[in-house]
Amino acid sequence: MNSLFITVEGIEGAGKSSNIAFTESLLRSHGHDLLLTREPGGTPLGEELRELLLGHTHDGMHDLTELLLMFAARAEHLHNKILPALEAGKWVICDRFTDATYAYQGGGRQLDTSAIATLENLVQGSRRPDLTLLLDLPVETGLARAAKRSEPDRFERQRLAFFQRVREAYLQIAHQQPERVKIIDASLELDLVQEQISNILTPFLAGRA
Ligand code: Z5A
Repeated sequence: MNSLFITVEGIEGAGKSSNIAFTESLLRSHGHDLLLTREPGGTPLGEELRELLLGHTHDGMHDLTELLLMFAARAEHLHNKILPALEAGKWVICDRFTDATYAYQGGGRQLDTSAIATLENLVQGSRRPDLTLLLDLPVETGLARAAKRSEPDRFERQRLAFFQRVREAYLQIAHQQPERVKIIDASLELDLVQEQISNILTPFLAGRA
């Protein structure tokens, strides 16, 4: 396989940052040329949209505005950054992608998932990630970890029930698409989480997946 599009997903405090760093060093040690990127963001325009989406300047933002801005940032990111990197043979690791929209805007905000699917098809055509690592853990554990870290952003201020719906939406996607979405028990110690990631990536690194 010449290129691979990997996304990493999970609720707050799931440990995406720590485990993306681990994944990056594992892939680099196997000689892969990588693009490490994130959503919302990843391009100059996308990073500006990220500030609007996560900051508190627009606390009353309508849920549909939020959905459309997520896909506006994604269109820019996918077409100007991710696809060119994949076409150049790079492996791409993206911190969140469209599964986050199904989880947060679909599950959390309870927007119509068929509207999300319409935007997904418009922006992405048939392009989907090749592999998604879903870091799953109880909401209470994730929020306790996240609370120790920094001031809450616009999403982190949501209530427990919101994040429970986000977690359930992620798990539903994983059960519907088990070939692509691999569930990782992120409640364990970091070395045990990384062992699971390593086991999932081994067939890809050996060219068997
Ligand atoms: N969003 C959306 O609504 N719709 C969309 O389509 C997209 C995004 C793409 C920004 O995402 C927000 O955008 C996000 C959803 C929304 N909501 N929020 N908030 P983000 O990815 O930038 O924000 P985040 O979820 O807060 O990610 P993060 O800051 O990168 O958190 P994390 O990576 O999951 O956690 P961490 O920083 O790696 O770990 C948290 C703490 O736990 C830290 O102190 C670690 O040392 C510790 N940790 C990590 N693993 C362990 C283990 N195994 N044991 C014990 N402690 C651990």
